[in-house]
Formats: sequence, C-alpha cells, structure tokens
Amino acid sequence: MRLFAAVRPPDAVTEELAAAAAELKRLPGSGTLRWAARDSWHFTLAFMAEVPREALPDLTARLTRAAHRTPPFTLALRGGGHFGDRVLWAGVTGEVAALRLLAGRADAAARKAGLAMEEPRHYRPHLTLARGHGATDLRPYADALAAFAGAPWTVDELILVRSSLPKSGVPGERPRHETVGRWPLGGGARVPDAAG
Ligand code: 2AM
Repeated sequence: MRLFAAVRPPDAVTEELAAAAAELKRLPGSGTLRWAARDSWHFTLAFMAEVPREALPDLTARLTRAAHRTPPFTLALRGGGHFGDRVLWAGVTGEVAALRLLAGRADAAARKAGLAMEEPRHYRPHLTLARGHGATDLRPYADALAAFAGAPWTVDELILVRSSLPKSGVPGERPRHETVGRWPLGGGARVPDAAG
C-alpha cells in the first residue's frame, strides 16, 4: 500500500484556510487546477510510496518511537507559495524546526524499516492546496495568500495515511486518503526553534 507520514491541522485551522481558498477560487484559471479536498489537507513528513505488508509491524513500531521522542509543538499557517506551475501550497510558521525534526525522524523510521526512500532533499514544509498542469500561472494565487495568517495550534500527533490512487480513469479524480495509524507525540522538554 502507498503510505505517507503527516501532520494535520485541526478543523478550526482548516476552516480559516478554507475561507482563504474560497477567495483563491475566484481568480482566473482556478477551474484548471485540481484542488485538494479540505479533509485531506496535511503536511507530509515522509512519503514512503509502496510499503509491503510485511514491513508494517516494524514501520509502525519505529513511528511510535519517533512520535514518542518528539514533544508536541506549535505551528500556524502563514502565507503560501508554489512549486513551479505544479503545486500551490500554504506555508507554516512557528516551531518549524520541530516539524523538520519530526520529518527527519519519520524518514529515518521508514529507512530503518527497510523501505527504499527517496534521497533526502531539503525538507520544505508545505500544505498542498491545488495542483496545476502547466496551464495556469500559480504566482497570483501565491501572492493572494501572502497575507494569510492562521491561528496557532499544537501538533500533538503523527499520522500515517494510506493514499489510494483513483482507478476510475476519470481525469482530475483525486487520490483517496485514509488515516491508518496515529501516534501521540511524547511529553518532555519542548524543542527550541533554533535546534534545527
Ligand atoms: P505534497 O506533500 O507536495 O502534496 C501523498 O502523495 C503525499 O505525499 C502528498 O502530500 C505528496 O506531496 C507527498 N509526496 C512527497 N513525495 C512524493 C512523491 N514522490 N510522489 C507522490 N507524493 C509525494
């Protein structure tokens, strides 16, 4: 199955972003974009692609430990950006170093469970709002998000999500996301934002 580890903002936070996204959808060309469903919005920590069933027990044990070792931390949605003409995203501020640390631990957990992970790249935390196909310039969308500032929330769990690719062949159909595991973040000292 196709899995990724993630953190998800609470409803009160996605509600604010949904209001901003509704404004974005008024911009020219928005109909050419594939908008992610609000209930699937997340920050990917580690994308694991196809995970063999026999790797699951070790993976979940390691993710449990990764979560346990990481104290809860605070984030807030802030602004947005785009990856070329492919991905429009909302950004994040707050204890981003802690998010980065958790992403590194989720990636390490997957590697130690024997999964073939992509080469580590610079982790760029983002919440994908919409995907483009090259037809629409995403800059006006990112510009329109620049002033967006959401309420802070406490990240207190790591989730494992199964992504099922659409089989229907209907163009633009979105993958289905199903939470298959969730682990509370551990207690203990908070991670200073400067800790990297
Ligand atoms: P995203 O975070 O930019 O949206 C499920 O596909 C999730 O894993 C998505 O959130 C997706 O990107 C992320 N992801 C990271 N690397 C990926 C890859 N190589 N293929 C598909 N999805 C990937």
